[in-house]
Amino acid sequence: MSAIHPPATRLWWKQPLDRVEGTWIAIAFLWCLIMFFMMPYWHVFGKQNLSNEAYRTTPEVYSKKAQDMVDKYTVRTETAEKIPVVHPPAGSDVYLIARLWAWWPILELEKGKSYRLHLSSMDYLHGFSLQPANINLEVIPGYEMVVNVTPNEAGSFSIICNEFCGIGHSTMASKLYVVNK
Ligand SMILES: [Cu+2]
Repeated sequence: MSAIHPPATRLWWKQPLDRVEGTWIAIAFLWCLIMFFMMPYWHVFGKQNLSNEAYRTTPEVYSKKAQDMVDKYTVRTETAEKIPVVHPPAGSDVYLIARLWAWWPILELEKGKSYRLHLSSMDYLHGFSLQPANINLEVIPGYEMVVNVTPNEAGSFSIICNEFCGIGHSTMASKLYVVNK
């Protein structure tokens, strides 16, 4: 039997399972099981998949909270689009908006301080990927994701979108600053 010619015997699926085929099915199935149990394992013992809380929200409600934070704590603007760089107080709730095809605003956090990082999307599914820390969180419209974060390293980090979200997906990049206080 080949992919080009039709099978010689029409009821080909009634033939007994070939040893090689059975072996490959077993290998694939075992690998599925390993990956299945690695997911909770990585969640508990890995550093990439953080524990999050999720709440229902709407773009209007969420963008208002982000706007309030930006109005209070903007310290400067960056790039030609004048994206606000926000330095909220340590321990506070910080908001990041994902939309086609940008992150808003730019957050500036203090090293060693804890924050409640909120994420939501204004339109479609986006992915929050923090590099080089390799932290991944899904950003879902209609939901407000909250994670407790404590930056342990100062510097400039990159945020990229890791859920394909259309023609401008590859340009959906931003920054997160961590400063020493
Ligand atoms: Cu995106």
